[in-house]
Amino acid sequence: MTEVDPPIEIYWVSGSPFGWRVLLMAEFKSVPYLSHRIDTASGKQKSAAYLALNPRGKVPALVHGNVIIGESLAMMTYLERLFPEPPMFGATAVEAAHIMQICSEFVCYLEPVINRLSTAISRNKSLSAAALTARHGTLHTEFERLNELLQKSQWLTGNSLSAADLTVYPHCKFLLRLAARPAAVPLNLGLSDFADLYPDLTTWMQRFEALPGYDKAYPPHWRETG
Ligand SMILES: N[C@@H](CCC(=O)N[C@@H](CS)C(=O)NCC(=O)O)C(=O)O
Repeated sequence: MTEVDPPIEIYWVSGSPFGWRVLLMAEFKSVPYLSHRIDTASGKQKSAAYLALNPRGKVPALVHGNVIIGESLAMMTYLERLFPEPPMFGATAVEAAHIMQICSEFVCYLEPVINRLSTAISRNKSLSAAALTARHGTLHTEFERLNELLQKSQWLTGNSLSAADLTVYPHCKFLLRLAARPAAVPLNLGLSDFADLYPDLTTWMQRFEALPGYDKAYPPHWRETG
């Protein structure tokens, strides 16, 4: 990878799907970057130095000289403009719109559900029956939609990998990993037979995991803790 001056710096948290998207984008495009791994348990994301980068105190953040970006999709868009190859946001107006539609739908509908459920599992918290039923419904409806898309093509928006795949995959992996924990049992997520329920989504995840660059962006503490 050729150096970039000023360097592109990416702040990320191991295992967080948001930063993972950006790292995957950088790896798949062979973008040279300085990596800053943040441990949110240390509260560093609320330090004055970090809040100057992202006033919301959220990770990831991307810094490139005077440019400071604090949302994962915006970081992916920025990297796309600087490093157009391979294209991840399509080549035509129609492709770009389609990719953004899948990204936006995911961020609006499935991502908040996955975030809520994963927080409940990782903090060993229960959810009311009503809250659980609503989330369970959205979870399976949205997984079904994704599975249907993948019956038509190899990747979510066609036969080329796109930003839509990079946006959706990390949350899917993150939730499935947490769903295997004992703390997930009371939530009754119905994910233990995920591969039977969503075979095309499962094959897509395997295809994604075989991509060059995937291993480099894989959350390091997951390797340590299994
Ligand atoms: N919409 C943001 C979400 C970022 C986000 O929620 N990051 C979490 C990941 S760990 C975080 O920073 N949590 C720590 C905190 O809120 O203190 C994005 O896409 O970048």
